[in-house]
Amino acid sequence: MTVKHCKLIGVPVQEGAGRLGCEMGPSSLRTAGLAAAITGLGHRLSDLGNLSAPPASQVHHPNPALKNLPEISAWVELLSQAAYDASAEGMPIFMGGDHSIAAGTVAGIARRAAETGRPLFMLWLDAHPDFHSLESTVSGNIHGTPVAYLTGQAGFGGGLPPLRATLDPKRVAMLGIRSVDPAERRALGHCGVSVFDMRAIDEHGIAPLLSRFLDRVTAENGLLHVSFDVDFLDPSIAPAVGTTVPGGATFREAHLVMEMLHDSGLVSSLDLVELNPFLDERGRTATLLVDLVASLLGRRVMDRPTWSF
Ligand code: B3U
Ligand code: MN
Ligand code: MN
Repeated sequence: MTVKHCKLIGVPVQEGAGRLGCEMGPSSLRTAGLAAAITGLGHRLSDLGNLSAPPASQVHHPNPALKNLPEISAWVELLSQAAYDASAEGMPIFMGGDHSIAAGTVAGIARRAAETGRPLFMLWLDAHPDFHSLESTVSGNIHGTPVAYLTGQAGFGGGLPPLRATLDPKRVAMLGIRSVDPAERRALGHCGVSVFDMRAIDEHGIAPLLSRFLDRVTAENGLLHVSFDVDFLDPSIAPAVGTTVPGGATFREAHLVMEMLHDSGLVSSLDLVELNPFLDERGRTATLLVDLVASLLGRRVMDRPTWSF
């Protein structure tokens, strides 16, 4: 197994979500044993601590529904630099925080990738596509916008910082999607993002969908960022999230995704977002996330293959 240098970066942001609590995400993941799970697999680990909230930016946007835009805009600026720096070497693991942090983490990773000349791909594991612009969002929660921002869609000017490098929407795949607003559906219809909704998973199985995407990343010698929203998982196994949607990924599907990602050897950075420890049941969601990260980093039941047909 390839030894990785994992860098834990705590990002205690909750202003992008509709309810408070995600600020405690990094603490909950540490308490659930994330560091020991990583080192126990033989990887190197640096816990870089939590980032501190920057002073709010001076931004204004005409959409009156937007919540906490000056705070999130400042976080995106800060995170973009932090992710760029951290991705010079090793595998950054961003412990959110709500999903608005991806607007910063992936912006920084994309800037780094552009410099290395390797194409950046992104796997978005989520119940939601988070494909609103600052104009189209109805809830005003900025965690519903990062993918549209990162792929250079219109409607962010004057609100979030200009991007140094955009992500090609054709290099984005979403898995687990089951709650899409009308404006997102329209925008996703013609932008090139691969949206594997729950019906696609039910019809084809999660493995072939993921494996086709991973084959493309391999063929282009790409880097792969994985953005893991807790609500990708079914609420029966992962209650600690503010926006539960029934019908999510099962325990086994989620582990299989992580095991396949590990075997691909492609993952270069990771977000763990939307964990709201206030809604957890005796830490079971945080513990599940730690186990999923372990699968992503090489924990397996048996060495393979141990059978043949
Ligand atoms: N699309 C809705 C719901 C939502 C998006 N992301 C989350 N919830 N977590 C919105 O608020 O934009
Ligand atoms: Mn999300
Ligand atoms: Mn979500």
